[in-house]
Amino acid sequence: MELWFSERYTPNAQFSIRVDKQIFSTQSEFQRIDIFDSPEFGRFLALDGYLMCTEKDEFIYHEMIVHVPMAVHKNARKILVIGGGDGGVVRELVRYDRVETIHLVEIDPEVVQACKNYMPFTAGWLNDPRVTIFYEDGLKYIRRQVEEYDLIIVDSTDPFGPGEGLFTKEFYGNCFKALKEDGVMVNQHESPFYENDAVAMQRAHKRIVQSFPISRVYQAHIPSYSSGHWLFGFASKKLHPLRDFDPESWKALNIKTRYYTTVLHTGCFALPAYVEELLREVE
Ligand code: AG3
Repeated sequence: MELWFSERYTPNAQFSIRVDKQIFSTQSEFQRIDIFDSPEFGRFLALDGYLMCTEKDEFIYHEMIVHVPMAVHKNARKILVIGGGDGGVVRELVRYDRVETIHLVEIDPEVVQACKNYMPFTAGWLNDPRVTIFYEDGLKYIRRQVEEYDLIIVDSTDPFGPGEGLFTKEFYGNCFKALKEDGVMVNQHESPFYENDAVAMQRAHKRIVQSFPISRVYQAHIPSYSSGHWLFGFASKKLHPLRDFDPESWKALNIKTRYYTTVLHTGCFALPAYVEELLREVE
């Protein structure tokens, strides 16, 4: 018997992973949560049928969403993570001694519990004393914050379902307000490749550009996400992701990574022509 997990990217393209075994499944107040074991990608988490995190390639996403802004903002000490209940972003952040406070705002306590139980490779650092978890909708939480954070990392699901509010103009405007004067916001920026994803990506980009004076997009290759070609947004009040990047001081931290390097940092902002064009259309 063969069991396969499939995520449909368009009516005409999908991605499938062979599954050994379903480890966990529940319907929470917010979404369906599934965890599987697979021979190729190891253990993986899906929310509402969309792949969030696989044991084999989550390091790419989590390193890129954390180390790019941390290498630019050398004083980032108080950090807000929105979404990210699997703990992967927190795992990368706690590697910095300078980080003092991490507030994780996750809407769904059942995601955190499931990951604590079954995804120790990401959730194993959530008990770090610097971490506080707030179970709340990030859209609501951010409304109350004023000049609180050095860095905001938006580790959301796609722009429908529980994550929808995290792609709105109101949300980005409130992130701006919640950041200190040299603050940075990084978000998962969807994929440029398939039409549906590209439209969502452009919509998000347009709103971020309207909310922040500096807004640049960078890329990574993430095999388990739609088309494998994934984007991140770097938005800030004054720090520039390349001009304010200091490779030597990041290297001196001695943080061992498997994807991020200081050379890649510069390279990942160089985008293919068609992606540049999609971005220009909304800038
Ligand atoms: N954040 C979700 C990225 C979007 C995935 N989209 C998809 N498969 N259609 C990942 C959470 C990892 N901490």
